Amino acid sequence: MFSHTAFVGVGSNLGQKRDNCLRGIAALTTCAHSRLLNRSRLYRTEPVDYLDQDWFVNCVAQIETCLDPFGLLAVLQDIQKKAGRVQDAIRFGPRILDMDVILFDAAIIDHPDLILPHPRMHLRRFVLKPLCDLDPTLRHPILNQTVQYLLDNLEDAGQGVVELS
Ligand code: PH2
Ligand code: MG
Repeated sequence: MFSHTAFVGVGSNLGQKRDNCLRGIAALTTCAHSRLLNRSRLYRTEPVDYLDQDWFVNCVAQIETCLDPFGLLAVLQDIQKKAGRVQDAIRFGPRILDMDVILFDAAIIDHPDLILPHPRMHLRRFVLKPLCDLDPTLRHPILNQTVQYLLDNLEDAGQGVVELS
């Protein structure tokens, strides 16, 4: 029944960041359509892209699902809305809960609403590090490199990622 495997990036930098992330994963994986296979460690991460904001808590959930990528996207948007996320005032700015489809099987999609694999996953330590917790041999479907290779070869000025104790 759960015919697909997906990796979902989860982040928060407002309020109870850790709880926001864990509740988001619970909301996704206690429904009939999706099941949690594994969760990465939680990390405190330095903001990227928009720098003038608080550090994030980030992790990645590996799920099994019977949804298609657009169905999963719709569910994630609903969970974020219910968590109290309002229309982002600043692109890449502060958010109570952010859930992004990072990988969906080996799907490659270029659609106005959804780009897969996530277009910035290979540049972000806060995505690659948790992905390596789950499966360092996982391959980027377009670059055809493992997530471990991408992490090791990241050029990163200021992308602090510290395990949350
Ligand atoms: N999300 C962003 C922008 N910047 N930085 C970190 N460290 N973690 C995030 O989840 C994040 C970010 C937009 O989604
Ligand atoms: Mg995001």
